[in-house]
Amino acid sequence: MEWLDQLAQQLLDARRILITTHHNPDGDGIGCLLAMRDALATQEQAISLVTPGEIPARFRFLPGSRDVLDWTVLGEQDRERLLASQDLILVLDTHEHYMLGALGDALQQAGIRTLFLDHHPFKSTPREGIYCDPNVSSTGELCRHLIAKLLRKPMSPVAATCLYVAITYDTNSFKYLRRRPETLRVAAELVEMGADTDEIYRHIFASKSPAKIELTRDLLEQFHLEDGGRVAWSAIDSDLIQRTRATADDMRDLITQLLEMEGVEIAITFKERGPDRFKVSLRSKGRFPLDEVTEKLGGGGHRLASGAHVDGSLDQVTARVLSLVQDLITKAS
Ligand SMILES: [Mn+2]
Repeated sequence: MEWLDQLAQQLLDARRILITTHHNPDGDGIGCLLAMRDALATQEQAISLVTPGEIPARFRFLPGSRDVLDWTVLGEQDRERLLASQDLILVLDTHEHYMLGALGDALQQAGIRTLFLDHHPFKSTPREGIYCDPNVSSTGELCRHLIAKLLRKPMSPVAATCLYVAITYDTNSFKYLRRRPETLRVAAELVEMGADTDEIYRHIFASKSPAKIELTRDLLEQFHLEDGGRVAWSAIDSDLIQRTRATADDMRDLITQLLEMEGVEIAITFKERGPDRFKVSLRSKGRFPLDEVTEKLGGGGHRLASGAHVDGSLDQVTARVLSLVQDLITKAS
């Protein structure tokens, strides 16, 4: 991965670096954030970490997660001070400013040199400063190679644990490998370097909140099958979300319950996020790439996992999305 040399050099040349990730930070973003800090701090650089919102509770076991600033709770003065002193910004696990919410606006206004390290497919033309490989499992996999270029010694067990979280999170415990042996090699190296797989299992995978279990029960109680069982969908209304006090993290990956049903090729969830507004999530087992549907809905994501916000009543939104999915299946079959 020679293209990472240039990124490594720019990081080594900077003195003060601010590192961040996308809104609703996930295991890949948070794991990379903390691993990069751990690696760069040994190079005597001043590193600040900030996220565009709160870090979900299950990631707080990761060493250093308490040092991450939450942009949404920082006062005006702290925000200014934080940005004023930086000479480089590194954005992980996205290559779009808008994915950083209000923090993204502030970064653009501040005009500080910004580099992106990511693995999401490009929606627009690649720009300078974006280091992206859509073929890798996760930004964590890229960070493993980047850190090897930054350090002359093996990475610490802390960094290895953080990157193992990143990779296991994005591959859903190595279920989404896409025939890429390299991901397993990188993961094995991380375990050799001290990644604590027992703690990761306990905190990341065996830590579902009661709210998440309740949402799962509701989702499974009222799912629908279409197209002879190839499409499964379910909706979650805002009352239940409020009553269970479910967080964004609780609502993540509920869709897997539907996708992993025998015969299902595409799963869809509709989460009510306000009056006449739904967060639509789509997953494909692999035979039907979702790019076209996602684009028509004005959403984003990967070929087999994407989402969009769609306005309308539940009937309108389900009808629109199901018809796009039906078109896709008909065309591809
Ligand atoms: Mn990722």
